[in-house]
Amino acid sequence: MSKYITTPIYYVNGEAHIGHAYTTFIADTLARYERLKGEDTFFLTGTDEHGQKIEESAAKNNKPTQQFADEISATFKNLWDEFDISYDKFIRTTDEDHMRGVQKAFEVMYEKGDIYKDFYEGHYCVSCETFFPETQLVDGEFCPDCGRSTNIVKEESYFFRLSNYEDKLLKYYAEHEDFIMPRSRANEVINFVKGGLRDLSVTRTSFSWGVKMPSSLNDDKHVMYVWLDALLNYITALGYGGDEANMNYWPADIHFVGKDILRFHAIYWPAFLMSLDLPLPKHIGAHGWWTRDGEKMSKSKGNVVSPKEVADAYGAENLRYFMLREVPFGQDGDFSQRAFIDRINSELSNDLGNLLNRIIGMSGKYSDFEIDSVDVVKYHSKELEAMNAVLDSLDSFLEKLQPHRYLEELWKLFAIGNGVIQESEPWVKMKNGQKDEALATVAVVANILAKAAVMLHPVMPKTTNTIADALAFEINTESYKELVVDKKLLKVFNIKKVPPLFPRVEEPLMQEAPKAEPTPIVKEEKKSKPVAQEDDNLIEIGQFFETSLKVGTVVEAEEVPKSKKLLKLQIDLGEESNRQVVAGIKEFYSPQDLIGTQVCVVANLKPAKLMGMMSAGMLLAAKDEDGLCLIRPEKPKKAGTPVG
Ligand code: ME8
Repeated sequence: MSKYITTPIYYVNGEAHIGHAYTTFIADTLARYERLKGEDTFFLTGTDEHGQKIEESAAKNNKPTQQFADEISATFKNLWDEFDISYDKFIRTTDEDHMRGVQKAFEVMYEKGDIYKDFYEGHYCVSCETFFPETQLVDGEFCPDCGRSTNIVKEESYFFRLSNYEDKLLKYYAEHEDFIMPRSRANEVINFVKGGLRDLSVTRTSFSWGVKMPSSLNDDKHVMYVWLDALLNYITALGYGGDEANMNYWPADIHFVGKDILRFHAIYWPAFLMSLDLPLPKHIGAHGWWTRDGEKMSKSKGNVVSPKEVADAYGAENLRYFMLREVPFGQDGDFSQRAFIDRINSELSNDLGNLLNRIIGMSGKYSDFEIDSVDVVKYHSKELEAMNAVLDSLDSFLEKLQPHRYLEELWKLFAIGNGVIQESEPWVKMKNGQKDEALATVAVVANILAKAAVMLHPVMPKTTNTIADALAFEINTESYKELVVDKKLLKVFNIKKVPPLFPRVEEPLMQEAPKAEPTPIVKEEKKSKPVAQEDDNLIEIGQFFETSLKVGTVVEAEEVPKSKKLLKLQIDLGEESNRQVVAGIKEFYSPQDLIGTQVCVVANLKPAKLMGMMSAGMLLAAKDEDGLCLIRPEKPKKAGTPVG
């Protein structure tokens, strides 16, 4: 049976950060694991290069769009090559054959009657490349996903009949419980679909940087919507619409994605595939979000972790190990040098590295580096049994997408190895003339190390090749079958000396991230490591306090001309006596109602322009079918008093 594993294709509007690296590491680990087991595996990654966002980024950088895309795409490819990512294909959505495949798919959907032409009027978020209905906007203006300002766009558009697929999708989710992994993420998708699906605009006329329409439609005004273009990469990479030689890999076994793009993969993509009469992917694996030292990473904060910088400082494979071990798949995770260094020193250097060094040292001293498993069963059947139990349990953890548990279990092997040395004290046995027993202990540990190296190989390919080199064998499907499946022991061999694999790290090797200005409570919270939550909807208290809420007194209020919704307010926030906030509350309050009253203000919101006016903050309000009311302090409070 063949396997097909994918990462998202990354936008070429900026360079890779550790979030991108994480998705790629997980997918690469799984691909390597499947290959190790002898599966014929196709692993796809690449770059997403069309759309308004890329066009605008290129313009900002004063570069022709294609050249800009070429340059950034190359930075991703070079990084993955440097990290030894074992992709079988690196797709670019500007590849000719990809674009032909997208046009073909569009034609098929059109001929089927799933695509029709109409007009679209709506609020468009360029950053998310998504239209939102007014009801979903924050404050009547802002994107519910990224918080940026949206633009009103009216244009002719082709629509995909997503609404036709509502029932089919719900049926599919119900019948395939493990389609969305982890399961805790499935509900948000199901509820979204149950809330009703509107037809999806799948072309744009407001810019030209996209896949052209199929010539059969003879409609040059439009280019394809970037998400239609992007999602189709998973089949065009296999030759869809052209030389279909690799289509036998379809359906994908798993698409790895961040939780931010789960909806596109679990709703739109299956609907497109149903329309194309193609089978659906077996799993969508949605992972959580990485922060740095508990803070959201962003260019403006200057705290984005560059995977290249981390790899140069600590080693790329150590980073792979850390990211996979640190966070349960699906949950949010935090990158901190302290946590990373702790794992390098205790798990990699102490548990694994020292064990190998001890074996090299003892075998050199006791038997001129020769290892022979002849007496292992006689003296160490208990350890062999424990080892085999661990080996047998491992498979299920990767199948359930639990790399952290996989590694945790795998580490039990090193505990068995270190334990048996401690208990048997081979150095005492050598002195007492019990050489056979001493050598059996060295040999059992060498066997444990060999098998552990095979199973760790998908996570740390180069490091484990060095271990295998020291133990004079090669890691491949055959040795996997012999050592892990058939549980055979190593034959007689000579150990090779290798330099220590994991030098201890005494202090941080990278500059710390610039500190944000935390409130005292946030600071206190930072002392404890954020604990991964079982329920992803829960937040740390520190996250709550990242929002600066303050009591404000409305000093001035006026209507915004030509706007049905907006009022312009000047608010006294204590230290700042005239904060301008433009709020969508005109239908519920007149300016006179507000002047002199108190409100609660989100005071650290990025300023944004609403109908040409700067707005620096947001009012807290509650809205239901009876209307909207502001949330205010129960008793008058000094302007600027923190809320929380
Ligand atoms: O969304 N933590 O591309 P993109 C964890 N082109 N993962 C993160 C992360 C973070 N802080 N930031 C990014 C796109 N990622 C589309 C995809 S697929 C047909 C089209 C990872 O460059 C995560 O996997 O914004 C997320 O889904 C992906 O990068 C988004 O990369």
